[in-house]
Amino acid sequence: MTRIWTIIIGFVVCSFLVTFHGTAEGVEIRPGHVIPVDKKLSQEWVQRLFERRSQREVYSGKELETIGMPIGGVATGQLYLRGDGTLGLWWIFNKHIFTGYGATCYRTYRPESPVDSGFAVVVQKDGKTFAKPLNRDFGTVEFIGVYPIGIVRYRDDGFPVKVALSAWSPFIPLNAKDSALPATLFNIIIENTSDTNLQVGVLGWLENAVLIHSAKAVQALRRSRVINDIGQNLIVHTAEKAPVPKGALGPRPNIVLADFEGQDYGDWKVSGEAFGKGPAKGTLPRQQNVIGFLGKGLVNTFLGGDGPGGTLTSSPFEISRKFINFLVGGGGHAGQTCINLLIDGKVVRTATGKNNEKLEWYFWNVEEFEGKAAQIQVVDKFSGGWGHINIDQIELSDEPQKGPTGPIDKLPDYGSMVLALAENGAAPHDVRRILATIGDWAAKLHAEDNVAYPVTERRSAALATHTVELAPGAKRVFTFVLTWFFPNHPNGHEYANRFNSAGDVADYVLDDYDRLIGDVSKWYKTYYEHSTLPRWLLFRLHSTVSNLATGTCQWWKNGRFWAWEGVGCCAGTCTHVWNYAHAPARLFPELERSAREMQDFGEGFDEKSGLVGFRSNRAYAADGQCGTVLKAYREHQMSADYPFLKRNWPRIKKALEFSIGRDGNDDGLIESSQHNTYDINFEGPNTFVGSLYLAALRAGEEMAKEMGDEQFAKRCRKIFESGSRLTVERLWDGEYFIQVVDLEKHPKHQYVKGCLSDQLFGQGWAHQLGLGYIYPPEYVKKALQSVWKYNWAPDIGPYNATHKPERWFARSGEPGLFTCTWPKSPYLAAGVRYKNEVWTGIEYQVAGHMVWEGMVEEALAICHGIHERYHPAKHNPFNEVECGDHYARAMASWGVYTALTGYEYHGPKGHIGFAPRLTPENFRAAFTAAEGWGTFAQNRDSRMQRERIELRWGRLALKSLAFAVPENFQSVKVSITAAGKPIESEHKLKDGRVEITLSKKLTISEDQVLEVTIQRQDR
Ligand SMILES: [Ca+2]
Ligand SMILES: [Ca+2]
Ligand SMILES: [Ca+2]
Repeated sequence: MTRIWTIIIGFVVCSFLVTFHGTAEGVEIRPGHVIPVDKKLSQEWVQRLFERRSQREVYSGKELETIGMPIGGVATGQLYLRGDGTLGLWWIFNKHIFTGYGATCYRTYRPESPVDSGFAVVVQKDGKTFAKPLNRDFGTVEFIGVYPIGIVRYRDDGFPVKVALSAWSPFIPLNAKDSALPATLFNIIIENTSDTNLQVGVLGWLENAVLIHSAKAVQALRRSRVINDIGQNLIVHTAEKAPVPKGALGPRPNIVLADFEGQDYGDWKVSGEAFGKGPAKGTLPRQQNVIGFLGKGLVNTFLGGDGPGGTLTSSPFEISRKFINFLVGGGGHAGQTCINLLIDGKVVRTATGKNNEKLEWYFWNVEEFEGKAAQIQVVDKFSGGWGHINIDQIELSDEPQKGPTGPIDKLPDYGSMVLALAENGAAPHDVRRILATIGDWAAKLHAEDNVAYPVTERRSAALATHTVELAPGAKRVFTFVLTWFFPNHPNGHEYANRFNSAGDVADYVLDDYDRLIGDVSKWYKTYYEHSTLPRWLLFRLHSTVSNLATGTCQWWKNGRFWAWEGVGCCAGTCTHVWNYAHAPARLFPELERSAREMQDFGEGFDEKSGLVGFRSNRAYAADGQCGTVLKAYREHQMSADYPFLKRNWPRIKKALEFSIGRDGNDDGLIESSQHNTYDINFEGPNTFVGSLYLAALRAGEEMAKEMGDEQFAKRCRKIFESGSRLTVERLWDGEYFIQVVDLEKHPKHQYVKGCLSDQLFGQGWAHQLGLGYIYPPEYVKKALQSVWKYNWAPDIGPYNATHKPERWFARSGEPGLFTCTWPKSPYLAAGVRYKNEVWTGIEYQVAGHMVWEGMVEEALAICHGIHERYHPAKHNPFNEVECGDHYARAMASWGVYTALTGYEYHGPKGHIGFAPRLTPENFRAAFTAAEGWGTFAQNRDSRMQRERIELRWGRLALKSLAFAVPENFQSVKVSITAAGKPIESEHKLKDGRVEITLSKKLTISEDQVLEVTIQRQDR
């Protein structure tokens, strides 16, 4: 890396040395820039950053309320383990859920739980049976979970046992399929804390939530079975078409409640302006074509556009049929552009349009209300886009109109759910006896063998373990598994390729239980327990990985990984947001390779120009375009062999040529308009896009060499060298890199002399990929120091008081890194969008880069700032928010992790290297490679350095190794053993780095160890 610089620094640095030192000292800081240069961090606070074996954090009381650890498989929906051990959200039914554009997500709340489920510990003593549900009312409840294992402890002084519940879903790096099971496991450990023998067991229950969203609009039955055979004990919930009863009378004639064919609304009452005096006669002025209504009239609240609102309410009528059918179109805003059924003034059914002018049939199953008086109310209280509703032909009928719902087995929420016990359990009649004796709270639970019931009825089925005798102080663990199977996602689920029902999934998980729990605990121990990194930091950096198991991510039936930016919003695995996310690429490279191959160089790729549509469309984002080349190189490095690069190289090259085209004159600076992740365009040369471009050129050069395309490699190198030199010449202000732009021409969204936190994004990337420095190291270090100096505030309050953010992702009193500030020039009110905001993704990106540059304390301070903001007293620690929940950018955290280990890896070449940035004299941490993962350990004293690569899972093919050694190791002797056998090698030592080449490629397998001894030699 320094090799490049001997040339460039030679003729650049000398001429800039004056500037470099000249403006760094005695800089005038703008009075409004209230971010302190001296952060005044207390010694105690700084010390805490480095505390290695700090206690596991234990949360209790109010803190439990915010916690929601994603606990289902990767890309199988979003199921939360709440702080008290109950389950929340239950977004497993393929409904599109969008939780809001960010600011609304950064609030303190308890995740809801729309599906009834749970566990209770059962204790028999002196012939009496007691049961106590595992929830926040137990007594003392504590959460000590670390992803992917959530642990909740329960005790109560008045109760003779204490309980620990651990909940997890298989999460095994490099094994994407077993990490993407629609399943959650529960190990419930009961300990007898009394002084007498007790009989103990566990009761588990689960509501049948199949057709949870469609229940009120379909004719169906739910079915629940409790299977209690030798070797299996489970609840199976399904749904089925309701049979037409034999000998039933034919359907009664329909009653038309309203056809809206008159000149006025008759006895319907109107409020507001949106409905006018009578029904509309079709499309209204400035409206798209309205179709699908019957006759000549309908309700259409586009009268006067989307602005006006109001209500239209029918007189009371009797529900004298089983269904209400109607036509609905227009806006899709739940509760705001809708039609409601009211009984006693309460909304019991509701429906909206789908943001489409076409009216379509919809129906409500109202069997349960037959004979009651009701009213229909049409509501328009939305004035933004699609702020209107279209309604026609409301009928009472004994038959549902086949509308948008179709056959029930094609509905998104059709499928199955299972709760299984991993051992033989109590027979249903015994369960019923327990239910009958434990109190009123259990009255809602059923334990019938096999029962079908109307789909609108909510029912929970229960099963129980046998009770076992526990002596005082003794423990017993009971294991349950919850599984689900809802295959009707618009793009299908990968899991549906492997399973046909929730029962199938449960069988698989229980059959493979020992292997799955073995691998998960192995990862848990390797990453958390056997690491010398601070525990709080390990927690923080891994918690964002749980975003993979949320609504943000999908893994389609055709094998393609696809994602929103945050839960439910901003489609298309956005190239520029995913530029930051390193976690999935390092943990499940298979997923990222599918996104490259099927999206970036597949559906989203324009063969003619090389454009990578940044949302799989045909739109250009300059940062995303360059980032795609970097990601392609990373995905290649995380492969075991060459086919990925070979298949994709022609398109990778074309994608890079597209950026070279935007540069225009091969000088290595992109001057043209650059749309980017701040949802704006930068104009003129800048190092945000520019550093990504230069890093992409370097990646292109390396890939071209590997592909034997020397000519392209040379071209990349030439443009890179020019860009690197010109950047320093034109964009260096003495302390950091600025942007050259004509503000007269481009007054909005630029930063000019501002200090942009992301200004060295591409340099951070270059380190991640082992590409070395793209600008002279001293400039890079100085610029990063300036980001720390000017953009990180120990309390964001004072700065945000005058410079208000568009959205608040940090509150007064909390630390944070601002997107962009203007410490030395007038504040640009019209500058970079989101300038005054704090994004965890940028914070991790910057922190990761700081670690590579040796700014470890600053990096940890930034990460700890995030840790403080996401303390459960305020926010769900597993849900880092940006434009929506579980924002993908936050997975930049893994870049901090790899930086701390100084990790370098190239799978196809068989190269691995480490340069620990924290306690290199005694270091240990997990690493992941293409086909295996394990633990790396390093010990160092004044004469000797020992490296130990212990493979815990899979295999690792090696041909070369690299390690950082102290500066005073001028000459070394290297000896290597693999699985105890000596290995021949050669080595080079340069600039504190030993590069070792093995005499031949070797593969170490699970539980084998490679040891390297580097002994200092005195010349
Ligand atoms: Ca009509
Ligand atoms: Ca309106
Ligand atoms: Ca240019």
